[in-house]
Amino acid sequence: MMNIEKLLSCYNPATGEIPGAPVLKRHLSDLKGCFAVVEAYDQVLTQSNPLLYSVSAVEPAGGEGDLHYGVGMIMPGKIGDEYFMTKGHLHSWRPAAEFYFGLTGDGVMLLEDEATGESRMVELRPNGAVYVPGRTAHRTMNVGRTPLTYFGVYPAKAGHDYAAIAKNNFRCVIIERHGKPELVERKTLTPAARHP
Ligand code: PAN
Ligand code: ZN
Repeated sequence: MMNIEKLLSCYNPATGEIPGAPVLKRHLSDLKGCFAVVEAYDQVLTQSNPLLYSVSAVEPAGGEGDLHYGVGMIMPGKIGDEYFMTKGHLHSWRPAAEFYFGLTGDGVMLLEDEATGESRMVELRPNGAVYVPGRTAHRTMNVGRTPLTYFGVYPAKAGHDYAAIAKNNFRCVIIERHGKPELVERKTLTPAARHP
């Protein structure tokens, strides 16, 4: 049996912090190529490099049937009409699915089937659980005005593949239109449509 420190960890749902767990912080400069409107990204970056999100990870064991989890916190904010978001990834072990549980704030997840490109926007809210199937790229956005925190549980051997997203990005973009998040195809974002 594992020792008690590995069997229990306590997370702070307001900050996403877990005492003793490593924290990964991503700033705007780490998300080069993620936002659709490059001019808006570059303009903000010349003035500041805000923290977009942090993830604390708990990895009790790395065996075949083991699980890991991460608690994420995404800050509120936008680059142009796009919300602050995560880099997004596929799992290196493609069949690996994941559960996300909303803790605080208002979020959405962008899910994209790797084989078909089919995309969905799913709300990530307190008391809501989002199932991310295997072979599905996933990216999370804060669409509210307060920090978004969430809990993600995934197989220990899932791994993160960022390279595929860095190469082709997601097919769709989630932007704010009339005060609400909307899913649109990236290719429809002509310069005119980008700045309504
Ligand atoms: C999450 C993510 C977390 C940060 O724990 O890693 O939301 O997103 P990026 O990894 O895309 O920067 C998860 O999905 N793990 O598999
Ligand atoms: Zn994942």
